Amino acid sequence: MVNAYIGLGSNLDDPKKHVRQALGELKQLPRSQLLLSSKLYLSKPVGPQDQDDFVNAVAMVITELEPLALLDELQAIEQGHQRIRERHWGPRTLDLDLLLFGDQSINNSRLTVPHVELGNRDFVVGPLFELCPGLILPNGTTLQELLQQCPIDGLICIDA
Ligand code: ROI
Repeated sequence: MVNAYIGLGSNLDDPKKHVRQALGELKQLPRSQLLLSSKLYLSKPVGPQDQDDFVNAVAMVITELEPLALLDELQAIEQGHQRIRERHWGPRTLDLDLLLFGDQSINNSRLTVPHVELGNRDFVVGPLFELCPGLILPNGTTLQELLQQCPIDGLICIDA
């Protein structure tokens, strides 16, 4: 069993609904259990600014799936939300990013874990801090260190 962290994001077509529904779908993942999910946060878009704010969250599952099998499941959930990639870094109905997979570093054509932008995105660092403030990345970087480089004061918690 491995602890995996998954980032959720949406900024189209009732984003809160997509994120909440996706959290429900993560509960149904095969050979896995959803252990923790963060609150929902409103965040300013990274990338083009002519799009709506995002709703973001992070979930933690324990899983017996291999990383690529988990990725397949996440992509199937995205597809179920009529995920369309209109343009690079543009709006989306649902994004599910595999952020961390235990203490593994993975680099192949489909998957890079830890997620390359993990430490630069307040909408990932903030919810991760809520779930697991003592987290240490595979390279030894602590979440506390990431917080110092990546302020999270722009995030707005939208469910108490
Ligand atoms: N910006 C925010 N705030 N949240 C996201 O989930 C998000 N996802 C993306 C891009 C377009 C890079 N920007 C984002 O994929």
